[in-house]
Order: sequence, then C-alpha cells, then structure tokens
Amino acid sequence: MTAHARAGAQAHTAPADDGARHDWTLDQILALFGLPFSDLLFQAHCVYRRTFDPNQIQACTLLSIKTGGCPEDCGYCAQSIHHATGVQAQKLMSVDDVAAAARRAREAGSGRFCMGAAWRSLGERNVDRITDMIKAVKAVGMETCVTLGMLTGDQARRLKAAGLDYYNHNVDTSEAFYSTIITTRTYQDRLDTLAHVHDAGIKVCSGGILGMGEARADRAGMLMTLSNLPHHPDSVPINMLVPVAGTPLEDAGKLDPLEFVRTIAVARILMPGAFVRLSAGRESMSDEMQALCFFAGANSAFLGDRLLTAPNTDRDADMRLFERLGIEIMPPETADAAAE
Ligand code: SAM
Ligand code: DTB
Ligand code: SF4
Repeated sequence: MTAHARAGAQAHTAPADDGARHDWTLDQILALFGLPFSDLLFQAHCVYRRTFDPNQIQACTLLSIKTGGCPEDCGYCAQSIHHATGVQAQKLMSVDDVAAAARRAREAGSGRFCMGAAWRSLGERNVDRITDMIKAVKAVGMETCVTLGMLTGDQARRLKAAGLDYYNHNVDTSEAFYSTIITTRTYQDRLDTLAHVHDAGIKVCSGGILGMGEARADRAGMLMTLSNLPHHPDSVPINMLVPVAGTPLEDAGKLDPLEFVRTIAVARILMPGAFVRLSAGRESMSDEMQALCFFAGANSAFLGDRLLTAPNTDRDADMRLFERLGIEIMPPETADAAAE
C-alpha cells in the first residue's frame, strides 16, 4: 500500500458519519451551489483531501444480469416496456456466466462488481439464484453490489447473509421532481428499500441522474435527501443522463458541464466519507470535465466497455486519462479497507 493510500484508508476507517451533518436545509445547499466556481471547488477539494487520497479512484465493473422487459416507466430508461427503445429482453443469467464475467473484471483491475437487473422488485423465485451469484463473485475476491429494484426487509437480510457488500438503489432526483420522471412507484418506496438495506447491515449505494430537465433546486433537493438520511450512503453515484432514443427524455437537452461539476463538489462537501461515483455519461464528457470532477471529489468510476445497455468509455482511453492526471486505480484491498 502506498503512503497516500494508507493515509486515505486510515482517515476513512473512522466512522463514515464521524462529525458529518444530517440536518442540511435546501437554502444552505443552494448557497453552496451558488458559490463562485473556484471557491466551491476549493472547499470541496479540501474536504476530499481530509478523507481520501485525492489521487486514487475506485474501479467498479457493471454487468446487466437481467436485461429489459421492466414494468416500471422510468422516463430515462432503455429497459422499460413503456418505451420503444429496441432493447431485447433477456432472461436472468446463469451463476457460471456471472462468475466468469467477475473473474475477467478482477483480472482487469476492478475491485467491485455491480450486478443490475431490470426488475421493479426482487421476485421470491429469483432470490436463491441471486444469493448464489453473490457467493460466486465474493469467491473471485471482489466486493459485491447488486441493484434489483425494491426489496423487503427479509430479502435484504438474506442478501446480507450471502455476503452482499452494497445495494444500489437511486433516489434519482428530488422528491418534488420525482413524479415527472417515474409514475409507477413513489419516492417513499425508494426510501423504504434504502431503510431495509441499511437495517440489514448492507452498505447503501444511492445517488441519481442529472440532465433530466430538472432545476438546480432539484439537484440540491436530491443531495439534501441523501445527506439527511440517518446514515450517509457509502457510495453516491452521480449519473449524467445517457439520452436513449425512444424514451421520453431522449431530447432532454444537455446540462451545463460546469453545473455537473458543481453537483459533484456539493455532494463531496455534504457526504465527506462517501465514494462519489462519476457514473453513467462519461462517454459524452471531455477529459477536462472529468478532471474537474475528480478534483471536486469524485473518486469512483465504472470501467469497461458497457454500462448496463449503454456503451461506456473505452478502457484504453480511461487509462491514458488517469495516467495524464496522475490518478491510480485503488487496489481492491485498499478500497475494501476504506469502505469499512
Ligand atoms: N431496476 C433497478 C432500479 O431501477 O433500481 C436497477 C437498475 S437501474 C437501470 C439503475 C439506475 O441506473 C437507475 O436508478 C438510474 O439512476 C440509472 N440509469 C438508468 N438509465 C440511465 C440513463 N439512461 N442515464 C443515466 N442513468 C441511468
Ligand atoms: C447507477 O447509478 N448507474 C449505473 C448503476 N447505478 C447500476 C447504471 C447506469 C445505466 C446507464 C444506462 C444503461 O446502461 O442502460
Ligand atoms: Fe426498470 Fe430500473 Fe429501468 Fe426503472 S431504471 S425502468 S426500475 S430497470
């Protein structure tokens, strides 16, 4: 472990919520958003350095274990049956195929393997296959994350018993804007699943999407929800909308890249101990924009050719960018220690 990594890991082994606030008001968060850009980035970067090594990022790999055919109507999603996007529905993958994909990801240097299913909720008949997948990926030596839609408390406890590390369940946007994007479930449904996940002792991964036509107050509202949870999420993915033809949001328009960077910076200030992930949409970002996001406190990314259905940035291009920035990929064992 490098000295930097050691310092980062040690600083982070303090409880993630140590000294962090859970009582942010919307006005206070909007005041952060409204700072001069350099002041905001300076403040975020100082917070970042206190908790993490700013020259290391965590590498995660995504795999769609069950694609398409989802009954939910999320306005951004290629996998909803409500939108004609041309995505072919596929059955739940076999445990062997998932384990083989995890081994390839581990060999490519990834520390966390995130398995996504296009489900509204986890069906009882699939629980055993999912727990077998979790055990198989753990056996490869990777951290496990799944995102399977809504969970009951009992299901969350069974996933935990199988060794699950993280559950991804995004609030996606502010409570006020939510019903503009999704009508088939409520914001409270999302919060209930997050509570089940946390209560079962699984680490929470929750964030959202920017560029869906929301206002700055919605971006601030989303971060207020996340940072005022009883425990901050351990991972906060911030996705830039990947516009998908056939979805209601295909023409949502481009968000100002500097506003995206501001959102990363505010997330870092509000949730100092979280891995803030620069998630979907990196393919449409310039190297300079990504560099600003890393400076502002983003310290996790999906590597590999694909996200779930959308393409991701080319691995070689990512490696060249990290080299130009002097950023190392966090060794999986360091990422594990930092996440404890
Ligand atoms: N069905 C599960 C659910 O919704 O929780 C898990 C999979 S779902 C695809 C995971 C997350 O991916 C969504 O909550 C959303 O934040 C993100 N996502 C999906 N489509 C996206 C898109 N086109 N652009 C950016 N993010 C997207
Ligand atoms: C998250 O916040 N982003 C990832 C992961 N969690 C599951 C998914 C991004 C999906 C991008 C669109 C697609 O591939 O279909
Ligand atoms: Fe289904 Fe998840 Fe896509 Fe919504 S985001 S349509 S729940 S796969």
